[in-house]
Amino acid sequence: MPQKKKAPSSQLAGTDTLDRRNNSRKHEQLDAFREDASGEALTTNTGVRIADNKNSLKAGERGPSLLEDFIMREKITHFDHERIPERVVHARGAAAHGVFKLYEPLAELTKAAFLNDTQADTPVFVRFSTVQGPRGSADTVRDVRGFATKFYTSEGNFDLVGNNMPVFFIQDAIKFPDFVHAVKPEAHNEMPTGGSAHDTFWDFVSLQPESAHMVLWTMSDRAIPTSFRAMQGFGVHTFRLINAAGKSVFVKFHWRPLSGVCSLIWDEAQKLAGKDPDFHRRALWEDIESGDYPEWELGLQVIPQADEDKFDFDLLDPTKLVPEELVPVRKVGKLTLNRNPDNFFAETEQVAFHVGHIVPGIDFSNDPLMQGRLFSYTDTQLSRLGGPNFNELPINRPVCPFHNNQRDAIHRQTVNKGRAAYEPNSIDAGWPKETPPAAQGGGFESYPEPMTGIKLRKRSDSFSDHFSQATLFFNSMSPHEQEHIISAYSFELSKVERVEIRARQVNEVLANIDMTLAKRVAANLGLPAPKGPTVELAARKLRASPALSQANLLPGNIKSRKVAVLIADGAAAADIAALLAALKKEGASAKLIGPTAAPVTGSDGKPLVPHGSYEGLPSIAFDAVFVPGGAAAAKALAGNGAALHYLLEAYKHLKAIALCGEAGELAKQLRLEADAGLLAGKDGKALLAGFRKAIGEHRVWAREPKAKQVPA
Ligand code: HDE
Repeated sequence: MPQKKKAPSSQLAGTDTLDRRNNSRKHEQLDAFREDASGEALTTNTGVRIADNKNSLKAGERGPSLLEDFIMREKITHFDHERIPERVVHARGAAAHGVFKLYEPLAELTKAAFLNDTQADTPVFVRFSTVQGPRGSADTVRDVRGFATKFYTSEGNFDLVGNNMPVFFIQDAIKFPDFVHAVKPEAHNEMPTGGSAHDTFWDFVSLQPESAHMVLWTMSDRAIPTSFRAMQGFGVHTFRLINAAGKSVFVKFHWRPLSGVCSLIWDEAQKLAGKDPDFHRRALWEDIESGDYPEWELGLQVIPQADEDKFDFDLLDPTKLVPEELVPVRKVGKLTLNRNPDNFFAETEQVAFHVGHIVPGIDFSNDPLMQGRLFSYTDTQLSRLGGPNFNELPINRPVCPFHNNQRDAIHRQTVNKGRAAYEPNSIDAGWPKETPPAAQGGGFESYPEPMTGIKLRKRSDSFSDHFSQATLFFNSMSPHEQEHIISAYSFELSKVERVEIRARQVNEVLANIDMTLAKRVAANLGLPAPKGPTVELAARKLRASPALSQANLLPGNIKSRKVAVLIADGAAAADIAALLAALKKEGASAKLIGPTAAPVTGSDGKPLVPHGSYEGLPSIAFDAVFVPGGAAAAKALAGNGAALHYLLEAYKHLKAIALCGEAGELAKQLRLEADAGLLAGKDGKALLAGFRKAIGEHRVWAREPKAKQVPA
């Protein structure tokens, strides 16, 4: 219920100056709850104005505090209870508001209003997360990322609670607590924070071969994205869509980032976890504040009901994806994140997603993982948010009307009028009343799927091939992606203390995915080479799926890319000006990085004010490095260890580097050979075209073998 009406958000400071016409419906509702204390008196919670907020009430200046100090007691009591339990998984997250816009009506597929109205601006709230680590853990750990979207539609909230990988570790919800207990920090010493490189995780997954495919995804570059905006999203399960005539199709939901799909280098990810644990949330925040809004397209893979059995896997098995070469992804709309939350706790922490929040025209499938989730997500909010009224929290409220006979419970905010909280009733004329199912705007109706069966605990035989798609994924990777996977398994398993667990993973899982993978990892662990697969592998119709490789998912532009410009006294102002103009044209940006935060003097005698120092804003925070010419500046950099390390690290991480004019000498000093991404010697303007091309390719993969020799 609205409590306080303050100035409309458009008149408030900070993020409120941004353009947000697109999501006004949710924000009009939230405005009623927003609190702006500027110009207001400090009061207690009951509205009493406070005269002294610095001293507690005492018996004499140096005497004991008095119990009657209701002002201090209220303040400290509230403080004592500020924390709520963090999410049992996906505790670490960041979120933003946005809008979803449909490209064309999908009436043939679904009656859902928001998927039929191209004029509607459907407000959304999206929360990204890691899975394993606690609220305060680092953003760049090797992990799955949550990608949860709440659509506030005219027919109720639809939550698409997905991940950045299209499959999952287990097939049946009953295994989820086991899986989570295995991956979480170990029970005896609560280590490690944020990652899966430890005994209990590998013990579990090596005994649970259905995890093979998903573990391969988490050992791939997908588990260390450069940013949230560079991730795909997937609904994972097969859902149903139902049209107005009652016809149903199966569907897989996809999010396609317009920034392309890009990842960190593992060394970068590890360093960032220490140097900027907020790396991903900071980028999301800053991009939105600067008006560089992250965007995704919603994609659908539609599978006619008649085709349910046409695949060599079961559509209900969440460890399988539907290759895009078999069922193409149809792009149906665009999501734009265009507003940061006003308050992290009230919005990002209190938002409650639930796979069971669907609207007419969308329905569940019998995927046994999804079925279990339908129970879990409400249940978990009861302990996390304290009771069943969490839907009344501002961030969770639908923007359409909502009325029913549910009453009371802790922290109830709605003041329900009327006497009859039951149905049927005659006292309140029968209100609120049911809506009969109808094509549009009607009451929710489950898809009338015929059901028969005996009660049993059994996994369907159609769920038993655990390796074919893992092999498909490995085959589909480019050579450098395969190398990263081999390194990731070798790194993770080297942290496992028990040799028998390492060997089990290599011999009983990896050997069934790919023998080269298994042998290379075995060699890195000093284990005997596995003899061969331990299970008979099913015939594989598809050898590779190019759509799975990130090498094929670059955006084709350099929008949003970030360049570090290393400056020192005497830096060539013309080079900097040429770079900034070129980047601006393409929606990319640059930051000036100096020896310290103090201004330096450019070649034109004007001050250059750094955004940060070589140590404070390291190369790992950027996509590329640019060093302007100027003899004095090049000399200063040549004698500065932090600057030299900056360049070595950028080189090691395969980034585009432009060393203009005299700065070209730095390459010689560091013995770095010119390549497609290391451009040296000419003035800034002459280097720009090559520099832009190298940034567009994201990394200089050909440099990778050489970069391994670099001590940075
Ligand atoms: Fe979740 N999951 N999950 N999960 N999940 C939660 O709900 C659960 C699964 C996902 O930003 C919890 O509110 C079970 C698959 C995301 O707030 C909890 C099973 C996928 C988020 C829960 C799964 C997900 C969660 C913890 C197996 C990808 C973060 C706090 C049956 C499709 C949402 C909460 C946010 C959060 C249970 C499996 C994605 C405990 C039982 C598969 C993105 O309810």
